[in-house]
Amino acid sequence: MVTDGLATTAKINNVRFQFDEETRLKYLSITLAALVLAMPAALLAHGKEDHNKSKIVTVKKEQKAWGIAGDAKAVKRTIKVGMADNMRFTPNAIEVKQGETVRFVIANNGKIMHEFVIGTKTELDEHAAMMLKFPNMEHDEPYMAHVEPGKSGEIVWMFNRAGDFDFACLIAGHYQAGMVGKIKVVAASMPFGARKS
Ligand SMILES: [Cu+2]
Repeated sequence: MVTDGLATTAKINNVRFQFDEETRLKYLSITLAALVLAMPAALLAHGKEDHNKSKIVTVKKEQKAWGIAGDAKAVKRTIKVGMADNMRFTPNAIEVKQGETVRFVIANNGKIMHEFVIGTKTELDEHAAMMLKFPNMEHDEPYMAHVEPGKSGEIVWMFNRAGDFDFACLIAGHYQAGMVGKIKVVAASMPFGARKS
């Protein structure tokens, strides 16, 4: 029995060794191929394109419960939002119509970094918990703007779904301190402002 056990182990080790060697060689060739392919492309991209420009062009339009990235051309309304170090947004309640594309101009009137992130309460709760765990986690989506003190940021968002949503600053501690606001998206079929809450 013991001999059998040893033989099996040896076999397993032998197999594992072969597998490792094969994987290693495969990995090496893939890495080399990737390097050769990636290098000219990377050099080309750096020489030709402006980084910010290409970032705006490639904004992904992913449908969210609270809407979708909007087109600047479709903007008919601009909403100014102020952020302050007392962990409050001004205004802290916004009402829009379903189908409306809004440009948010978000001013950071404080002395520390703030951000404006739109979402459902559930998603913002989860995201805020992540930010508390990993304060330096980088995040960027078309429904959020990170704004340095004294600066302004902009986002263009299309509210194509009715409902009650939130906006928040997810910087560690800010959300927990109450840096949250409300967005009500009134269904297109209802008169503006006539919705019962
Ligand atoms: Cu903040």
